[in-house]
Amino acid sequence: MATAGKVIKCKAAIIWDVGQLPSVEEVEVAPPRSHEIRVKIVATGICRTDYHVVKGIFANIDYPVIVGHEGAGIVESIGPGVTCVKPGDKVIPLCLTQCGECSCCLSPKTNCCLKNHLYEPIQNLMPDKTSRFTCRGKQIHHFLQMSTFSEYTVVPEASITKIHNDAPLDKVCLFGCAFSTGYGTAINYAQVEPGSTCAVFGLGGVGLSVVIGCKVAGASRIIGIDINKDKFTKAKELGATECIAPQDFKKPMNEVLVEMTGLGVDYAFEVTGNIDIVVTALKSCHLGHGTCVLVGEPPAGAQFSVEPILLLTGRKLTGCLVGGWKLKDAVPKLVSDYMNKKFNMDALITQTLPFDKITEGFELLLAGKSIRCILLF
Ligand code: COD
Ligand code: ZN
Ligand code: ZN
Repeated sequence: MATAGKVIKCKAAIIWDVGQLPSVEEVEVAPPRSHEIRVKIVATGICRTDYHVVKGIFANIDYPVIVGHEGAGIVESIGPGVTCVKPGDKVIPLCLTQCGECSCCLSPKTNCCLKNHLYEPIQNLMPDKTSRFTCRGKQIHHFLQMSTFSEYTVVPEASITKIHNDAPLDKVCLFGCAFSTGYGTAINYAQVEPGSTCAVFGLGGVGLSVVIGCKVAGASRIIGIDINKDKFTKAKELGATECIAPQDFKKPMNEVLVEMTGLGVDYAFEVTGNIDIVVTALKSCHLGHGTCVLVGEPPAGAQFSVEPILLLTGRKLTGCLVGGWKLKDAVPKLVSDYMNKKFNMDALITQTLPFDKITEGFELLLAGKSIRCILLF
């Protein structure tokens, strides 16, 4: 392409500091270096995790930063050594790397690739500790090696996957994070069995994707729990068999759930990111085998304490990132499954707006009025 090897000027939304919503600016995006790819983002979703960066909830994130991690686009150019994609390919940037070479990538037991920057002190630069973004002469940080709130972004080879060239980018952008996380947690990580009873705490985009996964797995009861009852209609449309709100009960939700089910649920999913819900979800689990899976990430430094007897009597407490999938392998298959109508996640998309209206998109999220708002460049 004519732009290959050159700096591209384009629109991006920058969070200049903690407490500030992203503001749309003109940025310069440098060409990709070795084993990097520059992508023209076509569509990107807004996730609660992006707002966590506005709030300053994550440790080890430097500002200013371009967030956005649910995007899909087209390869504009590739750096030396890139073999997995070529210019013109449709791609999805991945929020967890899969380098294919580290001990975790080579193990079937985990998707926690060691090239993932979660283990590094400052997590939001490219692997060579530099940035490809500048704005008004200032270096701007990346986020999760994706930064999809930029019309052009640069990602490492381990953080991208090629998808089917007929895939609708304005829908499958959600496979970069929300849908893959929720659906994968139920189907791939927890491996919910047919006939199971499941409880899903938090019915946002990720929680509703857990609901879809539980339904596809054949769960017979899927109980949705949310403080916002406006989420119940969509949850039921997507597969929840019952929905309850904590404020409607005097008892703690674990007691309510144990009463509803006899001895507790087979699977409880924590998808609110609220530390107080973790123990409630664990206590909701069936003694002997019930499994509580953490999906949401509470603020850095948050802790919970658990009475050992809950675990000694066979309940399991575990968690995973992005559904436990090795994303480079999994996402193209998920896109094909979607195109073959194995599941439908279109109902997660409640609004589609032009990128310039990103502030409106965040306001809808904060008002509890959007599940997923898709921004189009
Ligand atoms: N009890 C019940 N429901 C609650 C409570 C509570 N105490 N607190 C909040 N909720 C509900 C809200 O009303 C809302 O409906 C839902 O929980 C949260 O939904 P959203 O739309 O705000 O957020 P999502 O679905 O986009 O993301 C939720 C996560 C928990 C996944 C996110 O905040 C997070 O922790 N992300 C980091 C970890 C992770 O899994 N990342 C991959 C996905 S980004
Ligand atoms: Zn997300
Ligand atoms: Zn790896």
